[in-house]
Amino acid sequence: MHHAFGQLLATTTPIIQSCERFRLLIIGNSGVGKSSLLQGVFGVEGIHTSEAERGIADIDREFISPTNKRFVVHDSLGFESGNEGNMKIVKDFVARRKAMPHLKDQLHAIWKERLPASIDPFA
Ligand SMILES: Nc1nc2c(ncn2[C@@H]2O[C@H](COP(=O)(O)OP(=O)(O)OP(=O)(O)O)[C@@H](O)[C@H]2O)c(=O)[nH]1
Ligand SMILES: [Mg+2]
Repeated sequence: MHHAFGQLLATTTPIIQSCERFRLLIIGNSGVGKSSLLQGVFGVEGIHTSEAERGIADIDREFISPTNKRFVVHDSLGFESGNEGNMKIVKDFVARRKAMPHLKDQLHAIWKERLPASIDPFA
């Protein structure tokens, strides 16, 4: 039993070795504040937020938090009742990410803001 502090690994070390990125997708209704949340809470800059018009979001664009470079966020366009197009974009994105061979490229979490009643599983 001759453990030196220098030989001890942080709990996070093996996790980071197997997956160097944590990837999050944010989805929800139009105008609920998805882009504002990413800007305000995660400090991600360059995101389009607007009250007057619909957001512009390229779901494939990677936003990397300046406070933690391992943290990658994907913004999405809001869902609107009667417009299933955005849902298809989200589903395609999730399927594509799932098929990627490297864990760092896969999706690790989805942050959901309120969804339209037509597709809300809790409604
Ligand atoms: N009062 C209040 N306003 C907010 C909040 N979050 C966002 N807003 C405002 O709501 C408007 C829409 O915010 P966005 O972040 O663009 O909303 P979004 O969900 O990204 O919208 P889409 O991309 O169009 O789907 C902006 O004018 C924000 O300033 C909040 O928590 N409180
Ligand atoms: Mg937006």
